[in-house]
Amino acid sequence: MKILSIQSAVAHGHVGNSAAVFPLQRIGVEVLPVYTVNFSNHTGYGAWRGPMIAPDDVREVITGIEERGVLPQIDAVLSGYQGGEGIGDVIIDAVARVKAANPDAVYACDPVMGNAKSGCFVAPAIPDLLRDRVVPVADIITPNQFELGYLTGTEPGDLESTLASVDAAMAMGPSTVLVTSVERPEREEGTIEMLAADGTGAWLVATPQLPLKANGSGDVTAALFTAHYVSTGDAKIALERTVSSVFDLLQNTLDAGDRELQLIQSQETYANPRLQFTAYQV
Ligand code: PXL
Repeated sequence: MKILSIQSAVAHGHVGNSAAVFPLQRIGVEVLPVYTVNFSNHTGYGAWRGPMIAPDDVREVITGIEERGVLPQIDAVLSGYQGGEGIGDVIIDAVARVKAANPDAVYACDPVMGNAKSGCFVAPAIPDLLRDRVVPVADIITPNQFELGYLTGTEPGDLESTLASVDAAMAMGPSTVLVTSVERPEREEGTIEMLAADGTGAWLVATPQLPLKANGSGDVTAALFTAHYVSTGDAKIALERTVSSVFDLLQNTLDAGDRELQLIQSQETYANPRLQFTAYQV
């Protein structure tokens, strides 16, 4: 499998492609990372150095890949956090070019905007750009519950309303939706859930909620789910593998007491997920 992944690079720590690439490689995916920023570290530190990459320069890199004749081999395009407004058009264009070369290729979009606790933390134009232009051309989206609400103009809360919001998201274009954090009021205390849905059904899985918020965990989640879903075509299996790996990654990070994801130390959990959590159909 080959995935064209258009995301950030950071030198220290793990977000964007610096979070997504290694787990994908460790499960045998050939990744073509295209970088949108080249930062010292993620923005969660409040200070960072290094450039954003101009949209035209990002486009140039993709054109160069195209000129090598590689686009027909691409199985999926993956995108995440968009630092600036101009990258959206480059992503949309890359998706069109990949799909022209390989009609079976899929586009997986992590519509990063924010979360219920912090609110919106991206540039003001990004949420509408994602909703109006990017998500409609995506096949797979991986919003958290907050982002799902914004995209669809709904208020997902309990299971029923979350499923209705997922249906609304599918009506926008995507055929597969992973809701990466479902915090429905009726869940078991101390747990957090993920929900995956496609044309064949919807599955929910609960894990203990760990007391940490590690930047980049969403990027690993979107990457692993995309690869497992594209390789198996099975939302339940892709969901169970993904939560297994991401939970163990977060547990290792908590145990290490480190601010950054223990991405490398957790390599075994990507290659051989323990499947300690079972998803059930809802
Ligand atoms: O995890 C998304 C992400 C991507 N790129 C950069 C970031 C973050 C999150 O902090 O800072 C540069």
